[in-house]
This record gives sequence, C-alpha cells and structure tokens, in this order.
Amino acid sequence: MDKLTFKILLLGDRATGKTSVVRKFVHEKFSREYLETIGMEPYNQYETIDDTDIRFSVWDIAARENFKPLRSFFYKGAKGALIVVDLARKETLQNVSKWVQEALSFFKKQAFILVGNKMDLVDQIQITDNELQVAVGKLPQCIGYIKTSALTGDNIREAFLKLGKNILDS
Ligand code: G3D
Ligand code: MG
Repeated sequence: MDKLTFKILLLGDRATGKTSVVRKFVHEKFSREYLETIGMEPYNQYETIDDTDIRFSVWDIAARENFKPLRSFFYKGAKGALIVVDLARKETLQNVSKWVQEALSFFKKQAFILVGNKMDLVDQIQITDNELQVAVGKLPQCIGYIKTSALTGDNIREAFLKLGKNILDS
C-alpha cells in the first residue's frame, strides 16, 4: 500500500525559525523531487502514527513569491500548517491570523498548530502561555499550541506528530 502523504506548510514571519524547525525534524532527505515551478524541494520525513505510515512532505515558505500562481502551487493540497512564532519577539504573534487567513484562502480543509519557537531563550521570552492560548482560541481550525526549540530539538518532532495525528483522525 502506498504511504499516506501529508503536505505540511511552515508559515510565519521572517526569522521565527521555520527553516531551522524543519531541518531539525528531517533526518534525511529521501526524495529528489525538486520542483521546477517553485524553485524548491520539499523536505520529506517518514513517521508512523497509530500504526499508519505517513510521509510528511514539508514545504518551507522561503521560496514563496508574490506571484499568485506560485503561491497557489505552494498552498495547494496542504493538509495543515505549523504557524511559527518567535517567543522572544512579541510582534511575531500579531501576524498569525494573517498567515492562517492566507492559507485558508487557497485551501479550506486544513489544520493548524501554533508553534512558539526558541523556548531555549529563557531570559528573553516575551510571549506568555496565556497569550498563546488566547491566540489559539481566535484562529480557525487551530488544534492548539506547542513550545519548541529548534536549537535543542525540544518538542520539534512532537509538533509535527501532534498535527499529523489530528489530520489522520479527521
Ligand atoms: P526562518 O526560516 O523562519 O526565516 P531561520 O528562520 O530558521 O532561518 O532562523 C532564524 C534565526 O533564528 C537563525 O539565527 C536561527 O539559528 C535562529 N533560531 C531558529 N530556531 C531557534 C531556536 O529554537 N532557538 C534559538 N536560540 N535560535 C533559533 P541566525 O543567527 O543564523 O540568523
Ligand atoms: Mg527560512
């Protein structure tokens, strides 16, 4: 049987750690599916959730262009997205609804997880758990929040698995 493929997007402001998060998640790149159209290669990671083999195909926003056909190609078919904020920069939380609205404008049936990244910067945290929770409550189709560190690897795999399990169950 073919493995299930979950196309997952990484969304969020510049320098919140999107690329670092996916690089930490992915041990190896298995495929060579470089996408000419958009000038990027999705990161692939295989995981097993509830005895089901799943290929996470993770698309990093970096290559996104303002040219609409490229954007629709980027968003098309996504099953979900990690909305990444930088816990040490409060303003990165302000744009989360913008990212979710944009994703939903291209593709409706998606699940989102709010990722508070850089939790290792303990002395510089500007966003509280309560603020994350309030943001989750305002975001449509958002399953919750998780705090991560792409530096230490804390909760990185858990973030993808939590989103993946929600997609699998729906
Ligand atoms: P982006 O892809 O969202 O633009 P990057 O973000 O992954 O390029 O990360 C932006 C900067 O934040 C990088 O630093 C990266 O090392 C740092 N970073 C990412 N995740 C974490 C984290 O969890 N903890 C800490 N402390 N730093 C993190 P530089 O200095 O290379 O620009
Ligand atoms: Mg990046």
